[in-house]
Amino acid sequence: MAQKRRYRRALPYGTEVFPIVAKAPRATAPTSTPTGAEPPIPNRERPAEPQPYKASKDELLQFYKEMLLIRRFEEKAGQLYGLGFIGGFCHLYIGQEAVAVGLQSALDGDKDSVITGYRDHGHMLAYGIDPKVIMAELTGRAAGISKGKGGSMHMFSTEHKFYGGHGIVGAQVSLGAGLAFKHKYSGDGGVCMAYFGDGAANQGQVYEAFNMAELWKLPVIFVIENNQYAMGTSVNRASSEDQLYRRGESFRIPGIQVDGMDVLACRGAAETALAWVRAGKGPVILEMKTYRYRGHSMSDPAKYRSRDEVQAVRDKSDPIEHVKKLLEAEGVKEDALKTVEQEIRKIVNEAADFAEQTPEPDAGELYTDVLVETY
Ligand SMILES: Cc1ncc(C[n+]2csc(CCOP(=O)(O)OP(=O)(O)O)c2C)c(N)n1
Ligand SMILES: [Mg+2]
Repeated sequence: MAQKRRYRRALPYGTEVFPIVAKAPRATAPTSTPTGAEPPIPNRERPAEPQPYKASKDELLQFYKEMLLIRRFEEKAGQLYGLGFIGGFCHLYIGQEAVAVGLQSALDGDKDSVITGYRDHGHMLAYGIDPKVIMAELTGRAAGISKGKGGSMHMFSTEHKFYGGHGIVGAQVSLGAGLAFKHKYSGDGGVCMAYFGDGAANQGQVYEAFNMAELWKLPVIFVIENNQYAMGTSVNRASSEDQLYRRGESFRIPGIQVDGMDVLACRGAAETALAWVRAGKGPVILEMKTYRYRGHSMSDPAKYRSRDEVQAVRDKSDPIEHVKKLLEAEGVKEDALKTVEQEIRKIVNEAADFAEQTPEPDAGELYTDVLVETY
């Protein structure tokens, strides 16, 4: 007679499912810290608690302008995509503006470097790169910043120390560690800010980079832009440790969680991280809690979250509205803000006109810039 198979009773989520082998009682008290209360590495120096940046009225206005430029530029890119002027992949940065603007405002443009993934237009704008050449890259024109051959995901400006624009999820983290190594090796005093997403934070090479960066005390700030989703997968569903700022603990890299919808919190955290890294203490992780309003890319069925969820973030935490309120509290009048809006729209429209009218690369360009010849 066939033996009746016994199924294990379904266990409530979080219950230990692996068999626990009986352990011999410990002779001495465990040396490791128990889970919970204490930090895992006792007596270890940590970066100071970041403070929100105290911006002057002019600085606030500058943050407002930069964030609005990103928002309007991205909205225009979305329109041009719909009209067929932009092809291929295109990932918009709408909702995340405070992160790039706040962090990059603290960098030293002469020596620090930046590297990020494919959601890169906003980063380039925050870095002060001309919107015309960014838009022309999106439309695949010869005047584009990568000569029209990189497109949305592969924009570079070594002149601005902006090293891309990378389509391989997580690859920029190892490359960022390499840039930091260059800063250290040449003694140029620079720091690399390496941005990546919550999804990328689960890639293996990220941890190889963490290990080496801490071991060699490389001047790198690992910035996790936790916008809650990796394509259609929420961070909580895909990550065993969803408090991403803790991801460096086993490498002894300190982590800080930051309100990524507040440009002043972003700037304050950047200053704390830069002080730590510039003092030669090695890398820091900044987990920026942010949110992407639009789809992952231009084709996204948006079935993984509700409209209400998106609307609630827009209503309660929009980074641009936040700064607008601060400006109003400083006495900046509605008219002045409207003038800013008009100026930004003009810049964006000019960029779009340029990107539509400037010529495509010559067909012969297909074979240039493919290999770098070194002797
Ligand atoms: C190595 C690799 N695996 C998978 C993909 C496909 N892919 C493109 S974007 C993406 C999600 C990444 O999400 P996240 O890191 O959170 O960044 P976000 O898009 O939210 O900015 C995936 C899986 C890829 N491009 N590269
Ligand atoms: Mg994400």
